[in-house]
Amino acid sequence: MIRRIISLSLLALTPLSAQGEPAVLYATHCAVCHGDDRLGSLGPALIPESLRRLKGDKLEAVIAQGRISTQMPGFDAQISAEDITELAAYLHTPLPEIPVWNAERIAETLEVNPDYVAPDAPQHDADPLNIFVVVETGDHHISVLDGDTFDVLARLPTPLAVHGGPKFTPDGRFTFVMSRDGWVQKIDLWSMQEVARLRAGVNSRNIAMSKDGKYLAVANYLPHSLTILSTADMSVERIFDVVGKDGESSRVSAVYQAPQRDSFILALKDIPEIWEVATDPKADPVYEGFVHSREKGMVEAIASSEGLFARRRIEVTEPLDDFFFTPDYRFLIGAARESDRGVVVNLNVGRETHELPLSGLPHLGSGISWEYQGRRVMATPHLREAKLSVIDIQNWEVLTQIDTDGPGFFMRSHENSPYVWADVFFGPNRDVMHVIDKQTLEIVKTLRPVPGKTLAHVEFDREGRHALVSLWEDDGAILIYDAQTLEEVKRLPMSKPSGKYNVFNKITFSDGTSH
Ligand code: DHE
Repeated sequence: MIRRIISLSLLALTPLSAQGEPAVLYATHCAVCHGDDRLGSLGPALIPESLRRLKGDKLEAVIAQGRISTQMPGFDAQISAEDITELAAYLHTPLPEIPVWNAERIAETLEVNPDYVAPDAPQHDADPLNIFVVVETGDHHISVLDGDTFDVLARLPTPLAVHGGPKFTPDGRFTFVMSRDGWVQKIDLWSMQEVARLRAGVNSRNIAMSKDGKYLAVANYLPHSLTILSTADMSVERIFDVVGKDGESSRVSAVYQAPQRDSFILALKDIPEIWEVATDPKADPVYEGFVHSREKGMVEAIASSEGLFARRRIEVTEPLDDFFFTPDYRFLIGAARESDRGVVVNLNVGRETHELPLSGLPHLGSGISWEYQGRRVMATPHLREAKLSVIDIQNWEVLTQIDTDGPGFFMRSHENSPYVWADVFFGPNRDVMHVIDKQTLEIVKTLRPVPGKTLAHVEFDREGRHALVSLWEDDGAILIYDAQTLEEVKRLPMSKPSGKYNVFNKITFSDGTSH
């Protein structure tokens, strides 16, 4: 069989312990596209961290039949079914050790677009702040939409498996897109061109922009690190190896910008700590409440250096992730996955202050907030229960729960809209979108524009006049609704559109959108 023909150089790079049949199969058939070390090359990394969604026999099916809209061919004519099973199991096996992904290695991955020329002004007639970036995961592109006319201004290829929201510089000119394989792409929205890309991590979660737009932080599962890049030239400014107070290292679940604090906040997957990293060069590492907390031994408040990138640890009782922040960024709610509760952390004094009973996997990162009868509330969907929880964020009580047609993933609103839009992402009703009155907390309309097709994720234009919804299918579309009448006014075909992001709403941290 073909698998017996194998280059010695490839085998030499495979650990001896792994040089059984599947390693040979890998080196023969996969390494040329996915890298000798399984960390990805032309194709994505083939490691458990990247293959979570291909459990059971799904990975075997991809190896056998290939993947549409990609360069992945089917191998069923070349590899026997038994060998495919073995190969799939091998790919789900962790690497023998966490790969080194240091500044030198990251810098080597930099790819600068030779055709990029920085323009002096926007090269289009659209309102540069009312532009949408739409991520199309079906064929790995972004489309850039004019938020007034809804014309597609440009369509650009992205790295594979883009996840999370693109982040924008504060002037709205540049956007950064990240893939689960750690690639970060810089795009100039004035010229609609890619500027450069580089691989900041091996398996990454999301990115966050610093308040001044000078730095971009990349949260990594592999290695256990936070990579901070200069947004100007994408050079590495700092890598934090994420190691807890007790010496245990941790994956970074996510990194968020906290604009009022001029810092990054890190959710850590494996250790009971939250990190705050200053992004203000003049940052004073002594935060409000620090002295009080230090007396109680609650905040270690170490600044790894004073000023820029000073790092502070906040200890919590168990690892928390998926953060919702109050609009003033004094408090966050994190999900404690082991105990079905939401935990409120006061970031100023650096300690947990309240607990919320939140079962069914609340998706706090999708939470949004608004004024309800003179009180500030937030609402969150639940990934495993057909409800939305509405929480009073002054007294930290669950005000009510709204029953839905199934568990949802995303929620959206806008300051100028009386409605909250909440999708149903799982189950037989994943083709509907609920529209909820912000003041009665009742579902006033349930949209089902294309029965049987997943409808999810909403974003408003800058004035809140239109709501854009994804028909989340390979032959999908962006459905544009009048945000007052709730009537569909336009439909744009797209390839499995996931999130869409309005520049103005993002850079102004609109209450109704994700941050
Ligand atoms: Fe996401 C945002 C984590 C699965 C689509 N998702 C985020 C963010 C985090 C996160 C931390 C915030 C990042 C940001 O924008 O800066 N997502 C997770 C998970 O832990 C989870 C549940 C499991 C995982 O596989 O990582 C998960 N996410 C998914 C999906 O299965 C989705 C539906 C499809 C996909 O593309 O992977 C998905 N996540 C998204 C989208 C956003 C996102 C579209 C941006 C939302 C926004 O409006 O900002």
